[in-house]
Amino acid sequence: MPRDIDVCPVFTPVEITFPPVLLFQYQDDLGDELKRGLSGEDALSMYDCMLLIREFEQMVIQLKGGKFEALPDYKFIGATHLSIGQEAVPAGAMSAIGPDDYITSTHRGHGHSIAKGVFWLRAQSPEALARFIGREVGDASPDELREMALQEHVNRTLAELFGKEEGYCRGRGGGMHIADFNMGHLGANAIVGGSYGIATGAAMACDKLGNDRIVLCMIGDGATNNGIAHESYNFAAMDQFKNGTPVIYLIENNQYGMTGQQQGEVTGVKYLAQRGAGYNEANMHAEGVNGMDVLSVRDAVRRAAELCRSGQGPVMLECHTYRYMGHSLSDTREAYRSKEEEQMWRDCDAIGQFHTQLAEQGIATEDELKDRQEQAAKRVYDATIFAGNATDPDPSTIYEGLLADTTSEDLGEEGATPESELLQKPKQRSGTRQILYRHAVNEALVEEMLRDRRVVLYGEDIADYGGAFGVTRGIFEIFGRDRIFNTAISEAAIIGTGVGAAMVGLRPVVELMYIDFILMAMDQIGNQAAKNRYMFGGKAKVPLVIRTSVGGGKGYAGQHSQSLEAVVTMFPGLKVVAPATAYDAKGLLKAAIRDDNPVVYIEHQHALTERGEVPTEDYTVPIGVARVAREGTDCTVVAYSWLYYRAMEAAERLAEEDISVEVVDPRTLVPLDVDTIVKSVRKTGHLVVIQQAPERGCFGEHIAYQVQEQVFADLESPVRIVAAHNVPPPMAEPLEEEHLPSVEKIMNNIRQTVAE
Ligand SMILES: Cc1ncc(C[n+]2csc(CCOP(=O)(O)OP(=O)(O)O)c2C)c(N)n1
Ligand SMILES: [Mg+2]
Repeated sequence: MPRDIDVCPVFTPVEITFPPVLLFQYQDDLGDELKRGLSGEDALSMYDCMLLIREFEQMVIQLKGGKFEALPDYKFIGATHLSIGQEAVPAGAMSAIGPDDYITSTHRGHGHSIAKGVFWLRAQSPEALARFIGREVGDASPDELREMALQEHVNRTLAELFGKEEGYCRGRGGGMHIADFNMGHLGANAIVGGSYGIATGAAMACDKLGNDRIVLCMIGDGATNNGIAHESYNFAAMDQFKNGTPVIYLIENNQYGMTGQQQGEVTGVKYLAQRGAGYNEANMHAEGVNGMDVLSVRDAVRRAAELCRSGQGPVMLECHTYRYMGHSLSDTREAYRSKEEEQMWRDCDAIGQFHTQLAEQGIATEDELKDRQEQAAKRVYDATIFAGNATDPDPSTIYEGLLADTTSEDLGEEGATPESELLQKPKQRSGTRQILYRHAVNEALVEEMLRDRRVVLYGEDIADYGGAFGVTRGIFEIFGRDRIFNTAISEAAIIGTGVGAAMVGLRPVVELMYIDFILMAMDQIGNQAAKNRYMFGGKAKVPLVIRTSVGGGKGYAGQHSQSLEAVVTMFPGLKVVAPATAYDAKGLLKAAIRDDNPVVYIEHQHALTERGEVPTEDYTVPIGVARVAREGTDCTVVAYSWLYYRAMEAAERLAEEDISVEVVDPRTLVPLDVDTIVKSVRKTGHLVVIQQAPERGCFGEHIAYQVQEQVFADLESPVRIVAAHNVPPPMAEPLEEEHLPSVEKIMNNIRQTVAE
């Protein structure tokens, strides 16, 4: 199906100009805002929020220095990235978005978490506040409930910094990974730039789910130079998203990364906002904002939120601000900045400035403002005592929160794609049902998309073209671009957005063309997809499927032929499947899509053209269950993916020599069905594991270790691993043949093993 636009050869002279990027245009004050309808109460809520953040972080300084006398024996561990000086940014920003809107945050995120909670709680009904408090509240009045809930919020935040069970993430995340999905906080991220993709994907999901929510991505100036930043900006700005992407990238430019200075050192631009011009015709509505003025921030974020809600996102805001303290409390700052510079920023302190305006406008007297500060200090004091006396997590609960034990079964008609949304009816493949693996995968995708309208597919070249290996051919014609679309060549953003979209309600199936390219996306897979649930206290669900394919044996050499499954099996929090047959490919993919955990689904390019019996009825193959593909008594061979076929051939040929081989196909690598393999080895006494990957560090080593640990006494010979050589896949045919485990090599190893 041709695209909307033809790309024609046009070589007439063109001059590209950009609309101006405006900086610091807001010059109003509290008086102006009060005239426009801002209430005194709302103004005070921003002031209180800034005070709370500052008091909170002053407490961290006390705790870290061992100066908090009420907890003399307490030793504060964990990070101390303080945002004192930057309070206007989170307070202004969170006051300007709705309670149902989402945020993502950073390693310097105490202020973001506190502010999101403050403004979320302000918008809750008494019943919702009582639910949030989560214990008996008696006949507390709405005001008392609000007060209790706010205290509870600070308690849980501090308890998380203390690594306590009562913390927002049950002590699994700590200060750098706080999240509370109830209030739309999708998580702080200690990987600089790590949340860009998540925010972008969550925003894309908001648009697709039509829920009118937006995402505020709080991000540092240093992070804007990270690769995922560029990939995310481009992803959000893709022309094919006709409603735009409702995401605000709010850059908190506190002038430094850790110590690298944005202006004049580590970038070539004076203002980061000017980069908005690189991403779409609207310059991403980029502007520079006075981040020392809470009203400027509020004004900019309110306008940005309106743009997002009216289909004009993404928006880029650069808020200029300053952290008074070092990068962390171990940084004394002298090495890279002057006292004079620090003083100039302190002279325009956001809290001080707003304090003056509140008093001048008669919103509160000096005494009342002082009281408010004491109240904030008391709240933090009480929260610290609470956290100090809170419960240490029980070591026996260490696995809790790693994987969700739920699936999306039984959706019924309500969850299905209505026929009216189909552009074309899917065709049923008829005949003997001996179908290609490639078609089995395609069928699984179509059936799950029909069954569940939240299933969306995206990746490189998968829409109208049908993917590099033709696996998704025909799906675009049935479902259209809303449900299956091409992305830019941005592997990190493909995965990162998938994580974010999955966290807020879509069930994305994303494609990475070759598993070799997974290395471009490793942060998103290993640090984000795998960890989001556990790190955030077992609350997130990440129903994401990452489809990818292994090559090899085609002369494509080092960067298109690797079997990199061990790169993903090492991350707790991911499931990994690698089906060999058409039947398993379909059943396991359907199971993966229904699973509420991130699943890496590994196809093999050679297996794609293998045929197998596949029923027409709906079925799934359970994740984590191995299959004894061929029974035998002399030797167990474990082989998965394409090498399963070589193992089967070797077994058949050895039968002619009276060697009886049992072939076990684990099908799922994580969680590995060790029991089935162990049972087989107990029977045969010998084990050969076959791998396409180089021997060093391959997944087969894990299988070998697991098995010998349980059946050492039953083993009659050492476990053998038949793997590739420890070199990158070479191109030349004889070299590549030598590299991969051939049927002959497998047979030889089995012969030797049974002879030992
Ligand atoms: C990917 C990555 N690289 C480096 C670091 C170490 N690090 C932690 S914070 C930081 C500076 C981040 O700067 P910026 O994004 O401006 O945020 P700020 O600390 O100023 O709030 C660095 C280099 C990290 N955590 N993650
Ligand atoms: Mg910075």
